[in-house]
Amino acid sequence: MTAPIDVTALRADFPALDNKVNGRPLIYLDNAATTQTPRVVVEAEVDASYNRRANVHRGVHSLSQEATAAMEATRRRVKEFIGADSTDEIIFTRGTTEAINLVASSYGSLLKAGDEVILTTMEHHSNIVPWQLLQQRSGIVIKVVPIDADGSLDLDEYRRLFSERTRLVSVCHVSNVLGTVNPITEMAAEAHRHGALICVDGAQAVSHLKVDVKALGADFYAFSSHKMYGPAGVGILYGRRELLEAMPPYQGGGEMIGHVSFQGSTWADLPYKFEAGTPDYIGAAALASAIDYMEAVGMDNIAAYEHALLDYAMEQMRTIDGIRFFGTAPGKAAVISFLLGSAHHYDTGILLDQLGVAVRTGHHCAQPLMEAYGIEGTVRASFALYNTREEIDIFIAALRRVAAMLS
Ligand code: C6P
Repeated sequence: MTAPIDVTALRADFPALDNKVNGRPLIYLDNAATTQTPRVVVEAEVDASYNRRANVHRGVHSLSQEATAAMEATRRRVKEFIGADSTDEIIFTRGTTEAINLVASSYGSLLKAGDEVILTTMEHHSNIVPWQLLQQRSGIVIKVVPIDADGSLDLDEYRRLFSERTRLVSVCHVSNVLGTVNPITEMAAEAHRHGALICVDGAQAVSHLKVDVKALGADFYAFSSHKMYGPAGVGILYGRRELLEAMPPYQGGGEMIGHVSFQGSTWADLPYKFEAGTPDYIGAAALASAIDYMEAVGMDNIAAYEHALLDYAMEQMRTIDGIRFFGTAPGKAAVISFLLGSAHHYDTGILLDQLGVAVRTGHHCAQPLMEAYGIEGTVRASFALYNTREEIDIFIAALRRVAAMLS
């Protein structure tokens, strides 16, 4: 059962939505890039800055202990939010990019030349390039799952790609361009049947659907705070404890050590082994408020509301002559990539901005996906829990004007 969202009340929590752009009310449809933050999150950041600004895990003094407690409270909150077994499995990073680099670098160092990693055509560059860097260092082999015309993964081909050398699958939970929600549980089961692991890029999933890493069967799960109404510069890597225990540190420095001498060093226990240097403890502390905010609305309610917005927008957009959609897989998330006739995505984006509508244009850090479609880029509208049908009406009217101007 889902409950309706009181979007008018919610919008009052997001001061950024009252802004004007080019003299018009801002219609913010670039949520897949970054979501706006509610007042409670900004207040949590301000409160931590004023009252708990001290280096974490280092001081005997009270302020440091309070700062540490706030960051560790978020670690516990994240553990519950994604259904992990232990806070030892929750590592703070700078974002999804750093989380995947950590896996590719640390777990990757255990791989040998000829070992295989399976990626998919729809991956963001941050789930491609770290593996290519590993390929250059160690000679691993990268295999790629193709997509069907609607932007679903070709699961038959996925199954065929496994061999006795397959060590890991790394795949996005939700595509940032197509909105496709990949069948992670099924893909994880297949990987595990072959003795391989699965690393999931959850950057576009955690704020749109309920994530349970154990139900999914994810061995690693990465996401970014700034795409889930939280502060920028903070991310999370979930990793199964026994995997993290067997992996070497990612970076060396303060706080990740047990003991250091010039004869050699030992490492701290989990999760600190992977957290070298002073983290963004202010942002990390405030991330808990973003999770509280989403859960107060309800993840299932958010998903139902955003799907209704998506259906409404798609229905209206389909009536625009010459529009082409990229990503129409069943059950997709509220991300719409499109092109207006032969108009350049950039021109469409600039004109929409003149009319107050913020969308993203370009390759969306997914150039191999663009290549698969034979295009350079798309226009992308992506929704969040505070968007409304009225905003979609304004967006569609703006789109019609732009289509007329560019035709
Ligand atoms: N996508 C977009 O506009 P960072 O930058 O580390 O927070 O997240 C990287 C990332 C990884 N995976 C996926 C699926 C993503 O969508 C992103 C970020 C933004 O689509 C910025 S390129």
